[in-house]
This record gives sequence, C-alpha cells and structure tokens, in this order.
Amino acid sequence: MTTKTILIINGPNLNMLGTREPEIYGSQTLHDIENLCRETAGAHDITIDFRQSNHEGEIIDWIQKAGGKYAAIGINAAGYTHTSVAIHDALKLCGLPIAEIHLSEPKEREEFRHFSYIAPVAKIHVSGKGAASYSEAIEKLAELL
Ligand code: DHK
Repeated sequence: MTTKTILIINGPNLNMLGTREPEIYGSQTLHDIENLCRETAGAHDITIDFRQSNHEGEIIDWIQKAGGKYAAIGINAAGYTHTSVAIHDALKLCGLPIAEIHLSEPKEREEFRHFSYIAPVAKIHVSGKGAASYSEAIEKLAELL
C-alpha cells in the first residue's frame, strides 16, 4: 500500500501566527501547527505537505497541480476565504476531497468574514478550535480516505 499524502495550504498572514492577534488566533506558530499536523497524520500512516503563501496565484498553482499527487487538500485560505472565486474554482476543478480549516470562528466575527467561497467546495469544515482545527480536519480526512 502506498502512503497517502495530504496537502495542507495556508493563506496570507498565517506566517505571522504566534505574534498575530494571539487573542484570536492563539499563540502557536505556523511551525507548531505544522508539527501537530505531521503528528496527527502520522498516526494514520498519512504524510503531510505543509505550505503557506501570501499570493493567491501561487495557491491556485498548487491546487491545480494537486490532482493525482495528493489524496486530499486541507486549506485555511485565511483572508482569501472571503474573497476568492478563483480559489473556489481551482478547488472545484481538482476533484480531491477538501477540508476547510479556520483557527477562529469567522461566523462569530465581523460580517465580512461570514461568507466563505471555500465552504461550498469542501466536504469537511472545522473552525473555532485554534490549532486543534487542523488536527480535527486531518482526523476527518483520514476517516474519509
Ligand atoms: C484566518 C484569517 O487570516 C482570516 O482572514 C479569516 C482565518 C479567518 C482563521 O480563523 O484561521 O477570516
């Protein structure tokens, strides 16, 4: 049996975790979250390709190349969640199971965060649990795969 790999994509400003509004996003760095993801996935014999970009086009390129290479995608599109039709389209096209991940609970924050372009193309949605949103999303993807 070949090992499955999940691509975890992090959008803009998530490289600033640890110092970025810790009262909202928690005090863990993105590196801490990456370690948590690897640990969670490892328990299911799944490997993780963990990435972050501040650039919409780069994220779209990664999604376009994901088909056939990865078993699933976990994505925290960060601010692009609420703006990007293009990321929505790329996720729809790639045909992989998608988990939408958020550290905070966007629906309980400013109104402009209430709508998600990722939600309609995702099978799994986990938000509001801090870093544990990532591990829960990986657990749910592992069940699905
Ligand atoms: C992260 C961001 O950067 C925000 O733009 C989203 C999301 C929420 C999160 O909770 O992980 O609105």
